[in-house]
Amino acid sequence: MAVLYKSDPVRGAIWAERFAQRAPDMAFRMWPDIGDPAAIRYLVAWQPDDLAVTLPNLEVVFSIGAGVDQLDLTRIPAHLPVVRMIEPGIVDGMVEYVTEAVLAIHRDLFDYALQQQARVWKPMPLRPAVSRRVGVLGLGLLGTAVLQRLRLFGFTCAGWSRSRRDIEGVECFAGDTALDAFLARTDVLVCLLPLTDATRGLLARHVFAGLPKGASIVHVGRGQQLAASDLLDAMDAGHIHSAVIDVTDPEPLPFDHRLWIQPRVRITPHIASATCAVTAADAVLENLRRHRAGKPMIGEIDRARGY
Ligand code: NDP
Ligand code: OXD
Repeated sequence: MAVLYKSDPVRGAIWAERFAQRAPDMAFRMWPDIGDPAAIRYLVAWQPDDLAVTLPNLEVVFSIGAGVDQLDLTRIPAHLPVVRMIEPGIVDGMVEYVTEAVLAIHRDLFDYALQQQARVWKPMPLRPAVSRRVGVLGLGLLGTAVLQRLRLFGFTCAGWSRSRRDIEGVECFAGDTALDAFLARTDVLVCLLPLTDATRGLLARHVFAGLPKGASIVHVGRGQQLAASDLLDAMDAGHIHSAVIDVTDPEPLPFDHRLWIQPRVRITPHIASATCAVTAADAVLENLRRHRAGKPMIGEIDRARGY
C-alpha cells in the first residue's frame, strides 16, 4: 500500500522521512516516480491533474493546502473523499500575519511610512485598541484562531460566517442578510473566506461602500475574491484608507498592475501562511489511521458547499 506525494520535492523529502519513521509499512512515493499505480491508495497534492481518475485503487485525495479551490473537483471521482490540510503550522503562520497587519494598520504605520519618505516628524493621536473594530469574514479554523489572538490586544472583534457561530468575546454575524450590519461596524476588514461560487468577487464596490469611511482591508483569502479596481477606486475616493494584500488574481501580480504603486497598499506574494512539512505529514498520517479504522477524517470537505 502506498501514498503518492505530488508537490514541492524539498518539502517532500521531509514528508518521506516522517513517513519512514512513523509509518514504515506505508510506501511513500514522490511524483513522478509513482511505481506500481495499483498500489497507490492515497494521493497528497496541490493539483492532482488527472491522477485521481487514472490511479485505479485510489481511496482518498488530500489537498496539501488549507484551501481546495485549486482542485478541479469535477476531475476527482465522486466516491473519493477530498480532505483539506488542517495542521497547526498553517494556523500559527496566519495568526502571525494577520496580527501584524492589523497592528500595522492600528498603529498608523502606513501613514508613518509616507511621513518617513517625506522626512516628516509628526506624531498622530494614539487610539486605544478597544476603539478599533476588527471584523473577520470567515469563522473557520483560521478566522477563529485570528480573532482569538486579536481579542488579546483589546480590539473590538466581530466575525461573519455562513452558519451561526459562537466565539467568546466576538460578535458573530451569520448569512448574507447580516453582511451589511457586520460591515457597518468594521474598521479593519480581514478576509479569510474560502473561494467558492458564493465568495468569488465578494470584496467589491458594495462591500467597500458598506464599511465606515477610513476603513482598511487585510486580504488573505483568495485573489479571485477581490475586485482590485473597485478597491483602488474606493482608495482613490478616500473611502478606504489602506490595504494589506497577500493574494491576487492573477498570481504573480502583473508588473504593471496599479496595486503595486498605490502607496497605502502593501503586497506580499501569497506567503501569509504555509503548511509546515513535519506537522502536515503528521496530520495526514493521523487521517490515514482514521481512514483505515473507519473513522471520519479531519478536514474532509463538503463538495456541494465547495469548502
Ligand atoms: P474553513 O473552511 O475552516 O472556514 C471557512 C469559513 O468561511 C467558515 O466559517 C464558513 O462558514 C465561512 N464561509 C464560507 N462560505 C461563506 C459564505 N458564502 N458566506 C459566509 N461565510 C462563508 O477555512 P479556513 O479557515 O481553514 O481557511 C479559510 C481560507 O483561507 C482558505 O480556504 C484559503 O482560501 C485561505 N488561506 C490562505 C492562505 C494564505 O497564505 N494566504 C493560507 C491558508 C488558507 P461556516 O462556518 O458557516 O461554514
Ligand atoms: C493554502 C494556501 O490554502 O497556502 O494552504 O493558501
